[in-house]
Amino acid sequence: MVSEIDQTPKALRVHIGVFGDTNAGKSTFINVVTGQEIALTSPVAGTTTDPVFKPMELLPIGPVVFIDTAGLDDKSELGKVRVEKSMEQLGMCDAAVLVVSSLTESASSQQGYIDLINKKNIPFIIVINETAGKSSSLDFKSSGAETVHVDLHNKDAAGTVKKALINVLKDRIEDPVLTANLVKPGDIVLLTAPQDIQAPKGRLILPEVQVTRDLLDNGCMVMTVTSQNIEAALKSLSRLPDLVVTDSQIFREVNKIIPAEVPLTSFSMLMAKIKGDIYKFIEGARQIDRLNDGDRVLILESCAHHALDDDIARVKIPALLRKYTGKKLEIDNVSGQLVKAELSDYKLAVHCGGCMVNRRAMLSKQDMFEQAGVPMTNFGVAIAYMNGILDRVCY
Ligand SMILES: Nc1nc2c(ncn2[C@@H]2O[C@H](COP(=O)(O)OP(=O)(O)OP(=O)(O)O)[C@@H](O)[C@H]2O)c(=O)[nH]1
Ligand SMILES: [Mg+2]
Repeated sequence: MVSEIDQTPKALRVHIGVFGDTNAGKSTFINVVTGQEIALTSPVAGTTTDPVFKPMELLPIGPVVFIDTAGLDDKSELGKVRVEKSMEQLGMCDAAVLVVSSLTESASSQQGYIDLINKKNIPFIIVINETAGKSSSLDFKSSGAETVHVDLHNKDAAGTVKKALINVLKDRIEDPVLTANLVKPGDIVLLTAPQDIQAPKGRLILPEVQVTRDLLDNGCMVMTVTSQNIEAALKSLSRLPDLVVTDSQIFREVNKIIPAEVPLTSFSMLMAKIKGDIYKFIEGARQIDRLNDGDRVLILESCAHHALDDDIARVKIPALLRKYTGKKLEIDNVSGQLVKAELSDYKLAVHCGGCMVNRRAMLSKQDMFEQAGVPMTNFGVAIAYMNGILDRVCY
């Protein structure tokens, strides 16, 4: 099931059409953004004749497919057929890029294309390149689209255009689902929830409740056990579970017991996905391997609570970080609000699951750390990373 998700069918990808005049730099744009020399480029007008599809992962948007098209200004007999094909592609696009060569003399020559895209009511950006090393002063402010001036032959070009694309696409993206992408009706799901001393008396914690409810809504049969009963639970079932969700604190133990073919995840990985940008958390976790002696690490919790003997934020995560890295780390704990000015001293921030805050709040916290240049991960993702099973878990 997980591999099916990896190989996203083209139909499920966000379609981004790349349009413009012949020789505008459309194929060059696709090569730059995908980081691959896949589309043929040349100074000869009419190089691209048929639509070319290039799938890629544009994070955090997810799977997309770029469509290279023939120039829209081709007036030849054959050209008319090509223009029709390009227009057909525009009909299928969720977003568009209008590539304008810096050799273009007037912005008005592009107005027809802008009108066509606007009629589709899809988000788009205008990329004005620097063909032949010449920059352009063309202005498309009245189009309402984000305009990027960029030399596509410059090494920073990919980052610049991706940023603009992500910016216009991100509001169109639905919030991620908790479990619906991992299960189907009738699936057996085993939940492991150790009721340790941190567990609140008489009830389950919010992530356990939310995941259970979501799985039930998705038509699954759910079995919840404590650590001691995992093996007994597996034996009691008539077949292997379709998914196992574990508390991340016992990841390693559970991973040893659960057969490798059974998809495994944790409550915190699932919560990280809906609470924030999980890809940024994963990227942040990779910073753990780059820590050195004396580096400062900030551990953050959204809400203040009474710290217990083996508190996850004050004891377990610091101990794991020190053991895993073997470095002398200076670790600070904070809860509640933060002052941005104090962040830049830190080499890494590790946030709690944020069960009491909403997605927007966590996303803006991630932005704040990104702007301060501090990699940020969260408890669950960091634990999965340090246990070496980030590649094993699904989300
Ligand atoms: N220096 C520089 N050259 C560029 C830039 N963008 C495009 N070019 C050049 O412009 C020429 C045309 O680029 P292509 O990507 O083939 O243009 P196209 O729009 O795909 O053209 P057709 O397929 O013929 O419609 C190539 O020689 C590119 O190397 C840029 O930003 N800087
Ligand atoms: Mg081309």
